[in-house]
Amino acid sequence: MPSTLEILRYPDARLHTVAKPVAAVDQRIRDLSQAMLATMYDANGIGLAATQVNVHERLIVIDVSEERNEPLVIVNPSIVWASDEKHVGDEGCLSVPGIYDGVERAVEVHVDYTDAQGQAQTLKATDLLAVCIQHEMDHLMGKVFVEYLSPLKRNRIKTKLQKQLREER
Ligand code: GNR
Ligand code: NI
Repeated sequence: MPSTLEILRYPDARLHTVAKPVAAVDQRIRDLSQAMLATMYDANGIGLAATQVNVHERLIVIDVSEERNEPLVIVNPSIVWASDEKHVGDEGCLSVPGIYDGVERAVEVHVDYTDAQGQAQTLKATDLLAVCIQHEMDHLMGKVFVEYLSPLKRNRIKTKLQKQLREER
């Protein structure tokens, strides 16, 4: 298996960095996407944003398939349409281990992006894939899902994760 990358953990200020567009889909980006996919699969996640591995460029990888054999590499995504219909679903995040809570998201989004071959694509995503794309695109904007929760919940989460980190060291 290709080697994996270190995932930043909340509350780490670097998670709030706003990513810049990827200038060109070259070998560096393809190598990084492969390493991100390996990291995501190793951690049993359904998505990973470059922000989470401390690379501040607009790149995400996703695989919401049951068999974990449908990798998506998404460069410079933009949501060009979102449904008015929204659902609240429990979310988790590899940067916020062990925490799950409800977040409201559009049920369907249409996303323009560039693939790993440098080709322009449009993706019409619904349900879990739509949720995952919105979650990952928030990371690229420096936003972590716990920021949608109440300040009380967020502070409890922050304290709990800081304590966990301290005990690991
Ligand atoms: O693995 C993940 N599961 C998940 C579940 C519900 C909503 C969003 C996600 S994304 C998350 C991986 C991750 O942290 N991506 O940034
Ligand atoms: Ni996340």
